[in-house]
Amino acid sequence: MDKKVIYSAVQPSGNLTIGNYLGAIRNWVKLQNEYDCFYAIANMHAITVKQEPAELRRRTLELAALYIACGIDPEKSALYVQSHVPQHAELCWVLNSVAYVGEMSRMTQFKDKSQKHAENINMGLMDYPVLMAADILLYQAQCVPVGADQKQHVEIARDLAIRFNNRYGETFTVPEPLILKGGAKICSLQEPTKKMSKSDENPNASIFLTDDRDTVIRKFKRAVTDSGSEIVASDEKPGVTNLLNIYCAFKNCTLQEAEREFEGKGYGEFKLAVGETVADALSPIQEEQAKLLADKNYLGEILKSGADRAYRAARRTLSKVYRKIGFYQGE
Ligand code: AQP
Repeated sequence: MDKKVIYSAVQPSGNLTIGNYLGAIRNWVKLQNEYDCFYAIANMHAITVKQEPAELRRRTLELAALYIACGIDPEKSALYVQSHVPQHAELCWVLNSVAYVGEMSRMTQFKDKSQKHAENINMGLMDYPVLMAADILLYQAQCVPVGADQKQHVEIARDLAIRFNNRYGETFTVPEPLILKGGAKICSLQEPTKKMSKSDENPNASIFLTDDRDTVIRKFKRAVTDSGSEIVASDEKPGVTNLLNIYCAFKNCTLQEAEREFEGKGYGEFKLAVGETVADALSPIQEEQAKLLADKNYLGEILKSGADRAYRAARRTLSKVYRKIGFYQGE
């Protein structure tokens, strides 16, 4: 029997945070033995917010190296750059004719980003979920491993797939979000009710995968905690709960185990332990990424072969779509 298909991606729109790692990439690694996986570097999504071209180019390669350093095996999974597979844009255009302006304007990310980038509310920003639907549907993906913040976009992809199938006949697999517990929503260290984000203006709010040991420990020391002194997870203690979640995700332990470990201990000791745990986990990834970046030809070959594999799968779906909607494709 054919393996089920997984699609996911991260934008090269800044330095990745431990939120991107725990919510997405780390889970991708676990899935690659069981599924047929397509993992993209979403540079077409990234330009919906202003990017410095040279930086975007540099980050694209850095992200490729990071995927591999985190454990993505390019022999098993197709690792590629979104813009190398033109069918993403082509299917997006078709789906634009099935998507409604009303539903896109109600998307939480569109509203948040419009507020944050009020001087640049471009069409691409609103169209982001349609492009993401195209990304997923092109590969007939059954599952999309993402953090909780992207659930709404996967739901739109489902709606568009169902709408298209109803209108033109069975064409797309209807995808499901795969949100694994633990790292699904890692929050800002400075405003722990908000998600940690790579584009946060406050550098102390996010732990970047490139942060060195001292920086990681310093940021955790400065992390906002809550009143009281108990180290327990609860809705009243979003700061402590976030730190406990991060600790458990990296230690692979349960909240109860962590609470027991820190019983009777102070916030200072707790924050240092979280910082050291995260720094220990990041250092082998950083070393491996640096080694990979020293061989740009090797990375280039991996991205080329990933794009070839993705292209073959994407072309099959797009040709079916064009047939269904009545695009003349020759005799
Ligand atoms: N804080 C988070 N906790 C858990 N998962 C997260 N993800 C992002 N932040 C967290 C997951 O990472 C994947 C890739 O995200 P993306 O690059 O498409 O962009 P995003 O979701 O918009 O992430 P950022 O960091 O907030 O980027 P910017 O600042 O550029 O918008 C997704 O699976 C996401 O769920």
